[in-house]
Amino acid sequence: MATNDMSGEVTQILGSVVDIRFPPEAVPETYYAVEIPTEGHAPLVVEVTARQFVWQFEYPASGISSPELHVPAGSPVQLELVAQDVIHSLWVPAFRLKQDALPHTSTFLSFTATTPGEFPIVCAELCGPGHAVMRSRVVVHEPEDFARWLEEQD
Ligand SMILES: [Cu+2]
Repeated sequence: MATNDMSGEVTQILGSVVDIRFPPEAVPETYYAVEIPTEGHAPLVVEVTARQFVWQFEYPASGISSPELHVPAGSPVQLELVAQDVIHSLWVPAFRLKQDALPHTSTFLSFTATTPGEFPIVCAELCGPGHAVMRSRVVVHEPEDFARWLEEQD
């Protein structure tokens, strides 16, 4: 059984964690669901706290907190990230965006989501035994639905 071809096996292993297989012709439109940079009106600021092994998203202008990132389509968003313990990394594969979250130091990530839908968030920095389950999602709402979601959180 002499074979050096383990590519299928590797793909299977990687695919069970997160699907990283995207041949160019198969990339759906949602992989381009953001515009960068964002200019024009003031961004929606969301403070992102990372800790073993959860994400927390706070909306300082509204005084609310969520385990998921909710944003309106078509408006610029600025994430301000910080970690409470070790280094984490916020990765939204569908947006092709990733930013480390560091202890004691803020980092920033700006984008405008263009397509309503739900997109996985994955921690992309090995951060401890619960790293693999440190997941959340971005929920991109139509603007009026986002306003309703904000009201429902009070
Ligand atoms: Cu993490």
